[in-house]
Amino acid sequence: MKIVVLGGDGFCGWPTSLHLSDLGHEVVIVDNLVRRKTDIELEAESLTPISPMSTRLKAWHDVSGKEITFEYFNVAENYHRLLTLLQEFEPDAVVHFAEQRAAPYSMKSSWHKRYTVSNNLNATNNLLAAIVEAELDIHVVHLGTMGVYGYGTAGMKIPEGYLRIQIPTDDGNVVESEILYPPNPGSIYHMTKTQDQLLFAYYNKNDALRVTDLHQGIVWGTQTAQTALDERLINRFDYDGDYGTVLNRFLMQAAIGYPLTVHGTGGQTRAFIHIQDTVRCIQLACETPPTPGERVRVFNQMTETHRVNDLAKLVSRLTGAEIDYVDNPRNEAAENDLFVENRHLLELGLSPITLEEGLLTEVTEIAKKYAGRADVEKIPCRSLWRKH
Ligand code: NAD
Ligand code: USQ
Repeated sequence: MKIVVLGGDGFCGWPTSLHLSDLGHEVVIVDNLVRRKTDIELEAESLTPISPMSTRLKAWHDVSGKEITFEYFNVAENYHRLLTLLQEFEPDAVVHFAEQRAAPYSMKSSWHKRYTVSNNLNATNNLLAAIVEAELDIHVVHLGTMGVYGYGTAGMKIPEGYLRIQIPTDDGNVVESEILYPPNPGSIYHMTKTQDQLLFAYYNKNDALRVTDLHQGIVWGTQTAQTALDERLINRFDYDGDYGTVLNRFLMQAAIGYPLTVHGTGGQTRAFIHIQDTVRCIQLACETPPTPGERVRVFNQMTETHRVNDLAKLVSRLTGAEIDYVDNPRNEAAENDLFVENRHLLELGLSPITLEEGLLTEVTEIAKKYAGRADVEKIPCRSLWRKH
């Protein structure tokens, strides 16, 4: 297949591009490198020493003999570059990662809120409008988030995108229907993902665009089979208070002897998936597109759920790290249960990597190995959801 990966320099996009290329797909990466520029803004760096894009691509060619092409432009702003790429390359699928993805970053200031909304919604709308203008039947595979559902539960598993409802009518009958699961975002970032869903539903209804929206949980781990082949291919590892996600932060904190930063009581339950499973899920989604005319297909891309406090205790047990219960900078439920349906990807052949298998390897092979690069000043989460 011919596949464009928007955001292919990022934490999920880079290993996905390598995985797809390794399988023989022809891959073009588009990225404006804004994530690397944000590191400069935040004065923070990936724990792992990531190489510049040209070095990454050369290394991939050296180890695999395969070519990945790179186009440097802004998907949210350079519409005609995107349109021309689609017209000339005629991809079968576009995998769309090119969004600002950190909830704390999106809440830092009004500038960060406006940037996140403008970047994410324009990137998504530009892609959909360009596919319609190019008059090509391109399958869009989008990385959404579990956070669109709001992590609540009404005593049932969160379904894959759609909620079956019954509406009592005026004449006393009951009509059955399915609607998009009611959105309940917890940050401006998560809010953009709920708006993406409406864009997909609209273009699917009006233009019959084929879309798979992968509602992904928190990704943990660093390396995949391909990124581990050569140090120049290493994936990024964010640990700072804005971009670091909870489990990878705990692993890195344990490796450098920093007490694990549990927000509040740690009663928040979240969904998780290993980066190796992420790339496999995206492959499965690309290789089995929705049928023409099918409504937007939603898969819950997660493999297990855990309470933050239980994760901290697990990492502490494995490594001896202390746990620090800090004030929660976010406006979120102190405790929640979470049950998630994830049947579709399992049926397509996903065989999940569990926390128990990968956790210690991650601490020793990544977090400990690169601990010397850590800047402890960057660990605390300083982005407040509300200023008072
Ligand atoms: P990332 O920030 O590491 O990667 C995003 C990439 O997109 C970066 O390389 C960035 O430079 C690029 N980009 C952003 N805006 C762009 C634009 N306008 N034009 C061109 N390139 C642009 O993030 P990630 O962790 O790889 O996440 C990728 C996607 O997966 C995001 O949409 C995110 O919402 C989703 N996701 C991530 C996680 C996670 O835990 N990391 C979990 C669920 C969903
Ligand atoms: N948390 C801590 N301590 C920390 C960091 C976080 O207790 O040091 C808590 C947070 O308060 C929150 C939970 O851990 O309750 C998860 O936080 P996170 O930063 O790991 O994840 P989140 O902000 O939800 O965002 C991440 C990705 C985002 C993706 C989302 C999937 O950055 O791109 O969409 O996970 S999900 O959480 O399923 O919506």
